[in-house]
Amino acid sequence: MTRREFLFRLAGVATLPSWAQRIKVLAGETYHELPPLPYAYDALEPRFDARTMELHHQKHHGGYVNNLNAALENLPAFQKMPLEELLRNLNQVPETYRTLVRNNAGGHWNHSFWWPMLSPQTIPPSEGVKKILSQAFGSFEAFKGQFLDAAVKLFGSGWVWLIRTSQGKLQIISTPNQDNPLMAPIEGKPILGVDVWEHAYYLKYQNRRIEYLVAFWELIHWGRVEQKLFE
Ligand code: MN3
Repeated sequence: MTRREFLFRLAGVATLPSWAQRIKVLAGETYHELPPLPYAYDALEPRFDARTMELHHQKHHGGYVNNLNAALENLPAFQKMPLEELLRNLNQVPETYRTLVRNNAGGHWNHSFWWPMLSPQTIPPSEGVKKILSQAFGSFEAFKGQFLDAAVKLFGSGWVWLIRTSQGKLQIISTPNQDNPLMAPIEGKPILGVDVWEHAYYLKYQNRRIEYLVAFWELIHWGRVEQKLFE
């Protein structure tokens, strides 16, 4: 390894162990950090394969964190702003950097939200959760159908969400790219989400998005969904 490569690696926050990242954040050398996965890369096998999980977490999510930190180097007023506040105030970010911040802060938030919504152990929905979703969508099966249908139909890259609107209504929506419900014009409370970027499934499922979505459904941590519903 050349010295240049070594320094490049050193600068790549995603490749550093989490304690080293923490030190950089505390030292003010960087602003956001890649959270560790709450389980091992192979914990969701065979539904989500270890290689995809590793690339997805380290390279994709890690990439958003690195790009966001790099953009913030040029934006002193936003360096200490908590992530959610940044997403709610994108219109205040200077136009030159706005899309860059939107994509990478969005990507960082979306993945940080998503990893804990998946569970290696089966955690089924409680009767209380089923009842709330049935009231909103007709039945629990109807909710499942509508949620997965929205994910199958999403064109290009993006996310599908269950949100609570500011009027208190449960709704299924999709957002393009790394946008999310915290951003204008939606500004709802995310309760469940699914990553419908090809990077989330292409290695294992190629073009069979529906098989990936069926696998995702089996991995949902319904305890966390319940937590979000009652928060
Ligand atoms: Mn992703």
